[in-house]
Amino acid sequence: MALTSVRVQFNGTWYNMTLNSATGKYEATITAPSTPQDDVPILVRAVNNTGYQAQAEASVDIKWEIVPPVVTITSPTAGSWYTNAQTPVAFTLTDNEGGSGVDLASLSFVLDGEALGSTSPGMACTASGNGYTCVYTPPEALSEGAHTVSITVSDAAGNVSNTAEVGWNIDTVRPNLGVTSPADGLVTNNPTLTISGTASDATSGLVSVTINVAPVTVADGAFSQTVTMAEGQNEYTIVATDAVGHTSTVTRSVVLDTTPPEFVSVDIGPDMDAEPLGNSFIITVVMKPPALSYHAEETVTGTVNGAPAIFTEGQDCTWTAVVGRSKDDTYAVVLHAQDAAGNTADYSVTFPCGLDSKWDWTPPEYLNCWDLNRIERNTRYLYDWLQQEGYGTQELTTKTDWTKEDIPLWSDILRVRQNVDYLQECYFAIPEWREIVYNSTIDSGQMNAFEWDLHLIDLWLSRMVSFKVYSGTIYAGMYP
Ligand SMILES: [Ca+2]
Ligand SMILES: [Ca+2]
Ligand SMILES: [Ca+2]
Repeated sequence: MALTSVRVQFNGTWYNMTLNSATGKYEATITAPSTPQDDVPILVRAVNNTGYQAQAEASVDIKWEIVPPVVTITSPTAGSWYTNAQTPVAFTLTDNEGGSGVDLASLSFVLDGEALGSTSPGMACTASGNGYTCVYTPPEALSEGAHTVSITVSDAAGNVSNTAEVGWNIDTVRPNLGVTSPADGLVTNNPTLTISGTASDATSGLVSVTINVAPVTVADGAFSQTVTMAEGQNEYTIVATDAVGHTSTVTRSVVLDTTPPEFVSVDIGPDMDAEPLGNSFIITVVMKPPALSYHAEETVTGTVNGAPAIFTEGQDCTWTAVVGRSKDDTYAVVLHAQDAAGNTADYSVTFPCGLDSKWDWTPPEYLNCWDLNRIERNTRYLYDWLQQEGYGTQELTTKTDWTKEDIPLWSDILRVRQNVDYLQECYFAIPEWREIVYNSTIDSGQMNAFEWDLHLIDLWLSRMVSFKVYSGTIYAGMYP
């Protein structure tokens, strides 16, 4: 016996069924009713070659489900730039009311060409209404630049949703900003300052460059702006901003100093009234304290008698240089001061130093108090110098504060004469020495003798000191 026909009656229509050899079951494709319908009868009837037939009955509820679910992306916003490299993708999966429901396992989430699904790391979906609310948070940072995602899902009836797509951009990097001019901390005397540099942004693009909030023009990635500075400290803040709001900031502090250095005083010492001059002098230069501390970087250079002198800065804007004694005790000082901004000032002065002797007395002249003071001061100066050089044992009495009201006694004049003679005795016989005459008068000849002799002692002492200096340097091998 063999089956001659197997048929099914569905919703009033007969359909032939065929054997599926793989499953051993009879199958037929039927036409669904045009409306959803419960308890639709199914009758299956089989007939064999003897004419015998058998049948079975059943019923089924027919749901009409042809409406696909809908995918909606709520963020990111299409075409927007984001600073977060793990910007979440939020979307909803919703099937129709009364539909078969979203088949979450069918979720297709294609991110930059990579297929992800409902169980991929970073995917979180929660049931909501007739579907799901989902958020995908990239477990790792996405690359800079553009990204796309496309999403589909099916319902339980196999209806495939729309393809929801969105593209967005990521920029996590600040703009490049370089300020090539000015250097930070620049000190200048030019009130017109050029601020220039380069700015760019690799991803979202540069939207502005500002200098102290004011926008500047950027062309081909470069900017250049001139500003006028105020005297003193000027602060500049240069900011580059990209399309997502990242900023890069460079600051520059620039000092405008248009005030030249100012000489207050130039002195040479030691003062012959105070101590023996020895073989060197100290030139002291006092500069006016700069009005503002950042003006303070001043330098003082100069020459003395044409030779460079090294000036060293000390306290309170005071500069000093030690110079060797010149044969004629005349010191032509030429000074140049410069501040950090390049402002300059020059000053020159010539100092006569050493003994201020006078040996051109003529008969009408007579001894004044200041002549006496000069002679006595010169005597004291030379005595002290001799002492310093190891000569002299006897204390001298000198008076250097004669006034017009004082009347010198003969004993004073005698003391002055003896003092001058004593200086020569301390030293040694000096050529051209003029004899000091001890008598009861004093005339221009005697005056000239006093002063000439003092001058001579000074001259010889100077030569002696110079000789010591030079022989010292030779023996020290300083000048091969
Ligand atoms: Ca549906
Ligand atoms: Ca950027
Ligand atoms: Ca200055």
